Amino acid sequence: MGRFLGSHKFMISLGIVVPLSLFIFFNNCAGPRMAEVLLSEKFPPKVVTLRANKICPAPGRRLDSTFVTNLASVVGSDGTFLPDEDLDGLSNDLEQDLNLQKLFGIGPAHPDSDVNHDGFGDFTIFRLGITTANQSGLPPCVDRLADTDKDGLKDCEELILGTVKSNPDTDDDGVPDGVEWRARLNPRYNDAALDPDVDGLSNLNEVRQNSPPAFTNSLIINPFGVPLYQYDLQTKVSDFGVCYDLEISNIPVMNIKTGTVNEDGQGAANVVQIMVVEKDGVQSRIQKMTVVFRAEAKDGSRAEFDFDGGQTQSLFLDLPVDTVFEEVPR
Ligand SMILES: [Ca+2]
Ligand SMILES: [Ca+2]
Ligand SMILES: [Ca+2]
Ligand SMILES: [Ca+2]
Repeated sequence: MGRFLGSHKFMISLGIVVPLSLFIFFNNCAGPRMAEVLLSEKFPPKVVTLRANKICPAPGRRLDSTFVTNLASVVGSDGTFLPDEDLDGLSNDLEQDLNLQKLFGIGPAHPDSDVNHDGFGDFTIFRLGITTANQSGLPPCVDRLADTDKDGLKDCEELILGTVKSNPDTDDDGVPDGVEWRARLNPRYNDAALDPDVDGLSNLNEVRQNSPPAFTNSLIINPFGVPLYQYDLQTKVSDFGVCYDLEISNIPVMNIKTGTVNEDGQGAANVVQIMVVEKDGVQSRIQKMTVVFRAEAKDGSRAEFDFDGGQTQSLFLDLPVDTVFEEVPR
């Protein structure tokens, strides 16, 4: 992480200097003792299971991989799950810091840092260390909501990051650009098979399981029982071709309560994104949908639905806890 940011080519091109305090923040890996305290205080007590049926790659394409994450949670460098109400990849705790709000223009209710509607999200602004004083130097953004390749990075952000807005996996390492960026990996360098924290899990597997790629899991996660997302992919062959049913368990329920869900899925308590990567032998393509549920979901709840990521960029399903979720024995 530090190596990546410390020699950051994007910042060089923008002529922006990372504040020392920010650099230290990114490199702050808490030791086991600290992590034990944090986990006992912040570990979400509940998990749910989602099952997305009928995932059918388009003709001529094959399923390459799947990535599921609760966007309302951020995985800390020590393996803790922190609530993130505006789904931007920065925890509430961090965005509530008044000094950081002033320095970067970020805020817990602004996924886009968009006091000025510049098209560059809080996470990107913060990770690149672009202070409000320097944000006027960003290139103009024509369509601030556009994400042509559906990889989770806006077109305008891809412009300054040097990734390709029409290719969801610029470095072709199997992990979509937006997923890599959010996990603090490098979307322009094939690093999916690497294991920088030497815990036996590749970056790709860390990202899929929502564990921190830069912190050794055995030190933190296993002894304290932090759940890793579990994937169970089942193949279903029919007259229409090969389709898949995907069950994801151990999805943490974040204990945050906000207002009603708007069309972007913001304002919801828990927003789980299911991203399906297909390949045709040349380039990846992404289908995704989003499932929304409330913090009141019972521990061990389970919901089943048909995957529908074909026509819309994101299909938001509001799953009221009382009618859709059923309690299952653990
Ligand atoms: Ca946030
Ligand atoms: Ca994109
Ligand atoms: Ca990639
Ligand atoms: Ca690892």
